[in-house]
Amino acid sequence: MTADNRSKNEHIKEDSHQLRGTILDGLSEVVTGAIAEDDTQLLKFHGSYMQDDRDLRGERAKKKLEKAFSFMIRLRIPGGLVTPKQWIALDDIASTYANNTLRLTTRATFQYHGVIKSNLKRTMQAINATCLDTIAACGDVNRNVMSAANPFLSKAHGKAYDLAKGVSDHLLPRTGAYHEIWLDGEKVTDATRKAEVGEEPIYGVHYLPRKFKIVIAVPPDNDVDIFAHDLGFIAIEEKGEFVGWNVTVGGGMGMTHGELDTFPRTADVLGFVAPEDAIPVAEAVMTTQRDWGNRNLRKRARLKYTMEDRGVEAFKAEVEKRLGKPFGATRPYTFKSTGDVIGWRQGHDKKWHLTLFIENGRIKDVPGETAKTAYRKLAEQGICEFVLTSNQNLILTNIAPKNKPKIEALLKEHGVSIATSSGMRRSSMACVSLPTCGLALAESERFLPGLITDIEKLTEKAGLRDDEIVVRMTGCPNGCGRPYLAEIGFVGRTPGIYNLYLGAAFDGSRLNKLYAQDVDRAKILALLDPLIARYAKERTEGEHFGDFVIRAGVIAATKQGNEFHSDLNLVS
Ligand code: SRM
Ligand code: SF4
Repeated sequence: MTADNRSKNEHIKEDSHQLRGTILDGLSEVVTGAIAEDDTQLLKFHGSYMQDDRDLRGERAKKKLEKAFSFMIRLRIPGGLVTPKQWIALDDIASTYANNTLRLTTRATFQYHGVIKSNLKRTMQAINATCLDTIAACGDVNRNVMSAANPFLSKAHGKAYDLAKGVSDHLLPRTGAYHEIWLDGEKVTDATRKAEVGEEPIYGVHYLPRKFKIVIAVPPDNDVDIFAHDLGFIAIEEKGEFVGWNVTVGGGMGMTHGELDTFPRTADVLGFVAPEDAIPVAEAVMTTQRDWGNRNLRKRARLKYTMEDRGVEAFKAEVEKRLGKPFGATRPYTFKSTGDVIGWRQGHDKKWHLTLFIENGRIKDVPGETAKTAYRKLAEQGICEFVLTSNQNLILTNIAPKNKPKIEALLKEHGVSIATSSGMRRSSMACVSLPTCGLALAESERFLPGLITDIEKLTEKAGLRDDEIVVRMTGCPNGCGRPYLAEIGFVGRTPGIYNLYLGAAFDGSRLNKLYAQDVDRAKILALLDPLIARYAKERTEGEHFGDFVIRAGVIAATKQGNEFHSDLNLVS
């Protein structure tokens, strides 16, 4: 008999009766606000994480109380489009069951935080009543599929949106566990309608070795950060007509501090496929990873490591075998940036679209800026739809020209500004981190805004206040804010202390590299001050900060993912 070295999660999945576990029993257990440990792993496949308020941990431990448990819920919104009616319902859910905020994520969906166990089922049902769901928003499955923000901007954007919906649907788990547990067996949305108890034709009982992420980009915008994901599709247009997709495979961000066999990796471009081959390619790539991925060691289980271990060519050949045809030659494409274009833009159908910067994705009301109320009022008036972006921003979309002034007036009335304080802030993102994230080592969402205010003083001094320099922060090395693709990246080490990374490409095609280890706010500013000043003086026409630091010899370029840890020349 051979030894079974598979990770604990493989056994949990195998024994779970296709993701049921004992979740249903745990929900009705009133003596604790938690659920059983194995069930916490299964709950992720249903779109929820058990968390606790880390701000309260010390105080509760002193009083010998159990942790302040609550649940994070993540929605599945392929393509990120939300109707006004849905917005109103989602806003109600935030105030009734969660912490009265809507959190836009780096994968263009919503998260709720702070839902207590006794409200979990009610919240799931309320979400389903909006014709949205949380199936496969987390867990070892294909996650929420992101497409280039705003399906209405051009025909290619429309194709990207349709593919996001199509591929999400095709790769959705089919187990009936979701509607049994949360909807009392009711079949509400298209997704749940298709679920058949006991049937998982694509996933089987073990699902995938690890999470799997798909995105779709429309050049020249690389807003979805195509090279950061397991699988990507780049829309190719020739002579103004959409002709198909270039396919990218093997990107990923997560790593562990100090473990050199873990690293972020930018995806490889495997080749071109015709429009009708996109979904079959997605299935072929995902099932190759399903069968080839590492099921013994979760930290090496992502597709990027399968590509490294087996080789890109071998992986590509297997995908072609499963697809029954070879990839075509990669078609030319050019990306210009990873950011969102903040402000007004007009679509091909002459409708208007307003992209608003939402600092770190948190939609809330604060004195002087009642943004949550403003968006709700817009939804109630029904004068726009809403699109969530992969940069944690919000697009008010499909606006008739006559409604533009109305929207501007309403936003102004609620203190919501279309302008941002600087180009750097506009290009910034931070992951959630403390107090809800159980893996956080340092602050992120609550720390970055203040740090940017300090860095703005440096850019102001150098005359660069409006220059877009991509800055991202995460509270740990898992990379939820894609910090390794930032021109200036901060990754938490311990409270108040970060690693500083420099040198990613503005268009998202090159990772950055570690520049300084274990630096606090004062040291960060001391290190960035001379670099920003030099950049202002020495940059060439149109040169971005990430390219400048490489040309100036400040940092070596990371040409591919497995070079992320090499050629380091740390400052002290
Ligand atoms: Fe993430 C785990 C938040 C995008 C890589 N991520 C987590 C958890 C669930 C912590 C946990 O496992 O207990 C965080 C919940 C925090 C909270 O309190 O809400 C969390 N991740 C987020 C979000 C909300 C960050 C944000 O500020 O927007 C993003 C939700 C995306 C979504 O809607 O689906 C989020 N996470 C990402 C991304 C970015 C992306 O996908 O574009 C990455 C890097 C890309 C990648 O996957 O390689 C990412 N999250 C991780 C990892 C590391 C995975 C790895 O391969 O090593 C973990 C930890 C894990 O899976 O073990 C993680
Ligand atoms: Fe939590 Fe780390 Fe992800 Fe930030 S990067 S949300 S700290 S897991």
